Amino acid sequence: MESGGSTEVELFSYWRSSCSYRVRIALNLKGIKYEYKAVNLVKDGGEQKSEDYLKKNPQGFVPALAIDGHTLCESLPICEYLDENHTGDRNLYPTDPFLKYKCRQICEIINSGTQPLQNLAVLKKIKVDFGGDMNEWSKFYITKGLKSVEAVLADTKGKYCIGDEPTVADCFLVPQIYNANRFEVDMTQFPLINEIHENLKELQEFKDAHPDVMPDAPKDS
Ligand SMILES: N[C@@H](CCC(=O)N[C@@H](CS)C(=O)NCC(=O)O)C(=O)O
Repeated sequence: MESGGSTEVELFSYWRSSCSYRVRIALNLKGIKYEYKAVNLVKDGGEQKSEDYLKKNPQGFVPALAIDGHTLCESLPICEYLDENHTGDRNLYPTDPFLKYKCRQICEIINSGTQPLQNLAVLKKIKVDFGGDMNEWSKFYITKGLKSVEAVLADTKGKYCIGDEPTVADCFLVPQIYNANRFEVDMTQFPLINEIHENLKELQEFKDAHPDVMPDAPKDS
């Protein structure tokens, strides 16, 4: 990661955004250097809703990735694009079709079955419009999602989600664990996820993508 200077690749990211965290890991695994562009999701109603940023991502979400003359949105197709167009040292997907399916299954459980239910905009709506408890809501849906992931891992896990090489499933799992911890999910019920997490935490590509080391992280995070 480079903060400042100019490189050809720019990642629009927020330190604590799990979707940005996914892409940061993927970029690191592919060995792609990038310039970090902070988008503050909480300042003055959210920089993600500014006219300028909406030109990059019309949904008003981070991440957005400027690369190869394009601006890409949506973390899952971004990871696919990186894998297909930037060969690098590692592949983010297994080559075996069934394991590739399993890898995508884990990603989808997180990408469409878990994170959207605990996204900032949803939580605000639950609290402000419906008077709901956003922490309990998040805890419920993250627990449900991670239970499904834990079940899939029983068939696929090695050191990491799919065997012994990190894949895009790991890029999605680690940020979701980060969110689980934020919302105080009881992680003791997920022994397989915990074992994989311990292994992934050792990898430099994952360390360098952690929210706490991002340029826009508060100093005391
Ligand atoms: N499916 C999108 C979701 C992106 C998303 O939900 N981003 C969140 C941060 S993780 C966001 O920008 N939230 C701002 C908001 O809700 O206003 C992706 O995977 O990139």
